[in-house]
Amino acid sequence: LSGERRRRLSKFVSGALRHFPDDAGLELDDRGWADYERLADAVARKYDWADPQLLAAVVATDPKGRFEREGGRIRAAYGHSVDVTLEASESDPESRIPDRLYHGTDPDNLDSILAEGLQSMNRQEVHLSATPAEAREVGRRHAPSPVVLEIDASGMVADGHRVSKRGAETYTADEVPREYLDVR
Ligand code: HQG
Repeated sequence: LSGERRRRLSKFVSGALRHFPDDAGLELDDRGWADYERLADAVARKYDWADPQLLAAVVATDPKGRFEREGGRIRAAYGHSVDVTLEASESDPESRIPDRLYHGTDPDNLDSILAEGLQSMNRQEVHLSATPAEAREVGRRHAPSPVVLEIDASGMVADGHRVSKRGAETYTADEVPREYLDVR
């Protein structure tokens, strides 16, 4: 039960901070930050079982580092469809970009991806993983037997494309042009 409640809460908070801030009564600034107390109010309105301690725990212990909380503010670390621009993450040494990154997707997308590269589609950025296994997990959200693409991240960075680390295990880029992609 508590696992299921945590999951629902995490999904709602992700949705509010990435996709529907207006519906949740939130205003995001251009870096994606929202007022934490207003989020807590939205959560309390939606779920009578969600006390402030549960919300704080869900935010602080998210395994993928989906949320950043700082002072009285909170934002999603990645995944936005609403128009926000997160700052570059390069200054943090923990955020060093691996030479290879991975992306799992529905095999039905492959022809299109190999023609036009990975595009951000409904989100602000393309999302990449550090390992093929993580990419496969992401791809399973779209298809039971996803295909995994390997991305020449060091080549992208060398050519001036910005790649950023977001949260605990996610990397993002504006797009991944076709020349940096291979089917694994
Ligand atoms: C595909 C989860 C055709 C792309 C994950 C993907 C991630 C193309 C889909 C985060 C294409 C978009 C995001 C092209 C891209 N032609 N299809 N040119 N370019 N696509 O859900 O990466 O658990 O927006 O392959 O872990 O699957 O929510 O992106 O299949 O980090 O925290 O278009 O969501 O994080 O799908 O997932 P999505 P995604 P959370």
